[in-house]
Amino acid sequence: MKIAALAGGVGGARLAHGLSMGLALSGSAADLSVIVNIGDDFEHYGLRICPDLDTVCYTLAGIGSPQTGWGRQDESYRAAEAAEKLGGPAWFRLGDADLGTHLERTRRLREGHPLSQITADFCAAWGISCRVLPVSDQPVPTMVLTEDGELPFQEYFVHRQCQPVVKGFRFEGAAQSQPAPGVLEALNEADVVVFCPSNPWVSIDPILAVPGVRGALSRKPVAAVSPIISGKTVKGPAAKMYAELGIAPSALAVARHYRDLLAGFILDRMDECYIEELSRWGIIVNATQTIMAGAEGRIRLGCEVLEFCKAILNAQKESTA
Ligand code: FO1
Repeated sequence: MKIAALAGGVGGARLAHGLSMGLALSGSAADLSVIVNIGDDFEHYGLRICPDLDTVCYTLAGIGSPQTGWGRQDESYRAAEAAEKLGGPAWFRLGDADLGTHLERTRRLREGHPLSQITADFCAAWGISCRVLPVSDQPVPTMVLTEDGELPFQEYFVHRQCQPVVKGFRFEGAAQSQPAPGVLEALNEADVVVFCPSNPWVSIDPILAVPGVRGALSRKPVAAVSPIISGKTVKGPAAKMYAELGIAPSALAVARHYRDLLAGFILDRMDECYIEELSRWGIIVNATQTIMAGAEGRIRLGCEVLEFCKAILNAQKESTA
């Protein structure tokens, strides 16, 4: 069974890792393609930083920081400390090993190599056997519209620590962007598309905003995993964003966010109260423990999501039989 997973942020990376390990149990990690958000990408110290690509790759390679979920494990910050001592900005921490990624990615981009090719080469170097694809090779930076004006994503997320009240989002340059090579192929080859438990507004929507992606998805069964558990997120501002946009944060709100695309929805056991209403949509709904505790938690949820995808395919076979 081929899976295309849309992912951004720490929760998305962790389920992508669980799916990769789950497929590897049957010897087919290569059947997973992870299509990653690039809306968080920005320039810092003259380097091109791609946080969600790095968070997904470090997590898949088993070299990510278990504490933060982003950046590298066993990291040091000597270069950042030296730059900050000279007056450089300190609000976005770049570790020494992480800097190696940014230096080499920036060098290759300046030589004219596309981000998708650089990502494939980095995956080979890190021993990652599934495909990791930026949704586009063109920059599509997420701008956060707030009561303090329009902020670039990292300015909102890290520098302002998600404090400004959100009014909306803009994916700059989306209309002029194309899916990166391999993205539409991964979606067309997939038996099921999985929306990982990422922020619907600033991780999944920026991927759907690239022309051609939503069209390719609409021909496929989509299973989404809710990032919101009893009205809150494990990590990140998704619940706060829903509330500021006037929507009560809940797994049901997330399902409504994706409604026209869904064949299946997985929510946490604490949100079982929504199963009955969601089932009336004619989709398959499953409640489970969606918090992933360590590698075992990721493999468990990854295998459960893979079983869920098989159930969706079987249900579709029966309905067309
Ligand atoms: N997030 C923070 O809250 N503070 C940081 O200093 C920080 C540095 C950082 C460096 C590299 C990287 O790949 C990610 C980093 N992040 C940091 C996370 C980043 O803001 C991501 O965009 C979020 O994880 C959302 O996806």
